[in-house]
Amino acid sequence: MAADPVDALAAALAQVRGWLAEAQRVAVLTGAGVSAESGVPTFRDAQQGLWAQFDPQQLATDIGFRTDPALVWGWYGSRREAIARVQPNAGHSALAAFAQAHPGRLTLITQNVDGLHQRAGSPDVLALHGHIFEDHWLGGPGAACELPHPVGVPCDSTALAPGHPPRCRACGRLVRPGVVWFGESLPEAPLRAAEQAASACDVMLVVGTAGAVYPAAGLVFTAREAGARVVVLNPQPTELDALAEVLLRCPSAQGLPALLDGL
Ligand code: BV8
Repeated sequence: MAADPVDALAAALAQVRGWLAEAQRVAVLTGAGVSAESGVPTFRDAQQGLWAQFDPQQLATDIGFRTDPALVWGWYGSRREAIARVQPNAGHSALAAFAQAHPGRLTLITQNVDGLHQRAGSPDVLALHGHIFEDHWLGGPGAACELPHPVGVPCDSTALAPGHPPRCRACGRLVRPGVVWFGESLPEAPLRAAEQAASACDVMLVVGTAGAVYPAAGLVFTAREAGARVVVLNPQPTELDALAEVLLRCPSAQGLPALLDGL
């Protein structure tokens, strides 16, 4: 008789929970799916409303922004408004509680830009793709002015003239969201720390990601090649499933508390 799926999931959760209880070093890679149960649409879900006609991989690019700054700024503005209205969910909280109870044992690496892990209390989050609520100066040539326009760091909002997007009050240089766009390099320090954690962990949990975006998804190969036990937690198949020793087919707000609470 085929195993009852509920029993099979319970057994798999218990097995992975045992691994986590013994692990000295746990690495967790999260994607947009861990925020889904907070009400944040995932990155590749059909875009909502006005944005349904656009491909996010076209909007989340430097050329997409330079081609139509107001459109892309409006997309990020609608995402910022949606994220500001939601709260971290039980999955975010379970990760934060474990990290606080076991300092130094869990490294949280996220592809998400929504800040929900940080709001849930996770310390030292490795945010590979930046932060959606930060504004940065747009890079590249632009009129020089007495204001510094360092690229890749938050800009001083007092220097901004209101607009969509805002501009430098002195020279008119555009502001852009402080996220990593497709075709842009990831921030060196978080990526280096993530690679180090992936190569040294006993267990890697891969939660809520389709596993399609690199170099983030490459971290799972690094962990596997270094001998870690890889666990994929996702209600749907992902591009990383073949690397997993255990697949947990459940939503993260259910699975993460089941794995971590009380450890
Ligand atoms: C770079 C910020 C060097 C912006 C994002 C190697 C091979 C192939 C391609 C490449 C490669 N190296 C580089 C590339 C190109 C590219 C890339 O990977 N392309 C892909 C699409 C093929 N990578 C880059 O450009 C990276 N830069 O490598 O620099 C370089 C320099 C110049 C030229 C070339 C290379 C930069 C990538 C960063 C892009 N920025 N975000 C913004 O947010 O606006 S990525 C974006 O996708 C989000 O951050 C998102 O988190 C991320 C990954 O997507 P997912 O998190 O997986 O989300 P998705 O919606 O896809 O899936 C959701 C999942 O959740 C699903 O599996 C679903 O089943 C699951 N789920 C749903 N509900 C739940 C759930 N899971 C659990 N519980 C639930 N309840």
